[in-house]
Amino acid sequence: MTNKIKVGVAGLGFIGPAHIEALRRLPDVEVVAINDFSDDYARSKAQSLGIEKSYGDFQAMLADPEIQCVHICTPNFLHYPMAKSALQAGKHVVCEKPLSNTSAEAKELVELAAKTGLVNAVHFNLRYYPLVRHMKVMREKGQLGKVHSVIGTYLQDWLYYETDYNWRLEPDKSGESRAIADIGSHLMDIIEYISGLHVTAVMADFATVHKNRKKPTKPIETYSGKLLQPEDYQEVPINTEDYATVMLRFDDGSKGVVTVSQVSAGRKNRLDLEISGSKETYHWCSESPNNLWVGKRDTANQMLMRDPSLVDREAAGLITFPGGHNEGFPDTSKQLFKEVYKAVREGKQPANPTYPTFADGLRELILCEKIIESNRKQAWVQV
Ligand code: SOE
Repeated sequence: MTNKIKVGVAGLGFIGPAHIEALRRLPDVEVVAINDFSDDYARSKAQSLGIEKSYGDFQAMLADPEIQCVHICTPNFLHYPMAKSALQAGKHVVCEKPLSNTSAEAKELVELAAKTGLVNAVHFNLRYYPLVRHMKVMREKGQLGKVHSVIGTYLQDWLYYETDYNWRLEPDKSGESRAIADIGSHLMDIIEYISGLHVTAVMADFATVHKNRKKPTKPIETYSGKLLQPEDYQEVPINTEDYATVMLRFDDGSKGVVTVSQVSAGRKNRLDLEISGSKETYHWCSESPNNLWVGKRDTANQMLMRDPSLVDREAAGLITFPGGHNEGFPDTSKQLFKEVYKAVREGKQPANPTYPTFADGLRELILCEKIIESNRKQAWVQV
């Protein structure tokens, strides 16, 4: 085996360990270090994850000459300064979404990354569900026809109660938008990815269901599901959206609508997408990601199962196990990182990366800011 590519992962909340697990499934990559907010915390996480080195200071991890690539899985407001200093330290970077808190910061990162030539990727992992790729390829081959409509929802319930709390509720950590930036970014990304269309105008309407929430007096992890008692919290005002609906206009004149919510009881983490074209309709839902419904006008509808022999060859490349052996969320990151680490092995960002890049991260920040502006003005805004 050639030398393994050495990786450092920063941020060990909900998604950092998911990156580590996916990286461990790649034969030529090794996570050798982690970083979090204090030496003690980083050390205890490193022990429980079986990782050799731990750093309470991100700059110290960047100074480690062994590390070639850094994954940034920290709260959103840290993405920009950390990605910037990682690139300046000559490390390849995989960053969580959203790439930063503003499009100005994201633009700077895109420019800096281009100047260095280093590999840069954003973890828009939903693109790597095989049936998402299959829909994209079928659209490229003309099987969908001209798009008539796009209807997407992304619903969660982990912020359902006023006692549910997380750093994502605080704009200084999470950015001015919450539900749109957090989950709307995934939805908008795969809509443009699958349809090949670009959003040219947005009309948004937000709601904050819980105007006040109970903030825990001690830190609490994402998806902890912990029900707080009165002695555990203080009441704080909430200034970001729990819910948003956005009407979309695309560059070919077609239309769409998306709704995101983090207060929909029973919807744990459900992205549901229906794209209707002049030839057929695709319906796919992240809660049953191994099925794709193909709607027909003149013949019986079809239910396509994720099976390497039934999907397009490109989509089959994202499948590890035969049909009936279900794959899901953790496999998407593995497939994304496989493509990223091919580029890391070659030492530079390819001319046309197959994986989502900082430029895709910037695109989502631009859309997010236009959506916020539209909600504020209660009017259509051009993108
Ligand atoms: C929380 O809403 C969250 O963890 C998002 O930040 C992720 O991107 C999504 O995959 C699941 O939910």
